[in-house]
Amino acid sequence: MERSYEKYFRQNRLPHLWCPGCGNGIVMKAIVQAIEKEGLNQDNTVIVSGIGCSSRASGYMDFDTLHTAHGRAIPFATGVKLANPELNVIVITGDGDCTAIGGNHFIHGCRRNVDLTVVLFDNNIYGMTGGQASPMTPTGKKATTAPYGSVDRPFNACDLAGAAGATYVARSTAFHVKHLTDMISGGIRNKGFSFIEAVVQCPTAYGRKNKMGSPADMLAWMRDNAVMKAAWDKMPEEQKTSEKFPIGVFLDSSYEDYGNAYEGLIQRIGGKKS
Ligand SMILES: Cc1ncc(C[n+]2csc(CCOP(=O)(O)OP(=O)(O)O)c2C)c(N)n1
Repeated sequence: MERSYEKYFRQNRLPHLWCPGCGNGIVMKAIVQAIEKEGLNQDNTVIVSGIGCSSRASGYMDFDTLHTAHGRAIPFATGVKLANPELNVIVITGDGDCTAIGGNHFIHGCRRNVDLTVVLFDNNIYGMTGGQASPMTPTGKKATTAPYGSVDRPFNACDLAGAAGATYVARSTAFHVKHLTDMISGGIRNKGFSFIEAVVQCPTAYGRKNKMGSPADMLAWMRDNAVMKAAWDKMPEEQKTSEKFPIGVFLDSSYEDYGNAYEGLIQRIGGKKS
């Protein structure tokens, strides 16, 4: 049987290191489906990741890949894109990687509107290091560093990205695979900073601590609590409980991307790109 997506993965790096029931593989597959759908050339596409369970995805993907330092995927990706604007650059990051240690790089990547597609694997926790709370751990949820429940208010990373200047912002989940693929496709098509939050289950570090049941139960939780944006916009406020969250495209706008602006500067001062 031909498995058409096999060519996108480094067979010699498998099996992967993710726990049984982890959703990272679902999001990784959605990324390659979006790459295929958008007709990107495998040899012209670069995957850049930070550090964390989710960031290990780049090692399994058969593209030019960079597995960088914790929180630093976006600056590395910015460098790649500026050095060779012909490349399609996709960033894989975790909620800790992107919004804690990498938070500053994240907002400035958005502000500059660098032409990147950033996929944040949001498992609500620091998975790789054993379940510490991240800036996206919901208030009241347990983590190894919040044994009585987190008192912090979490970031809404989609709102943050839009406010900071990203031109495409969307959210989906590991349950809604087709929708997730479409959200990533839209990000690839956008010329500018695209941000896609993919809600993903971490049964080991997050689900177990918060008594969320099996991996299948965690996926059912996504099915039951994610609300399509059009329905969300019409939903009475009292029905928007803390568990419910909207999915879909929140922002699809245009603004000059950083590479273009930079190239314009080079032309204006009569310089030559090396
Ligand atoms: C500079 C630095 N600080 C801390 C760490 C330890 N560390 C590795 S992964 C990680 C957090 C991972 O969480 P997240 O980014 O949410 O990704 P996940 O593992 O959940 O996919 C941390 C704190 C590190 N590798 N480098």
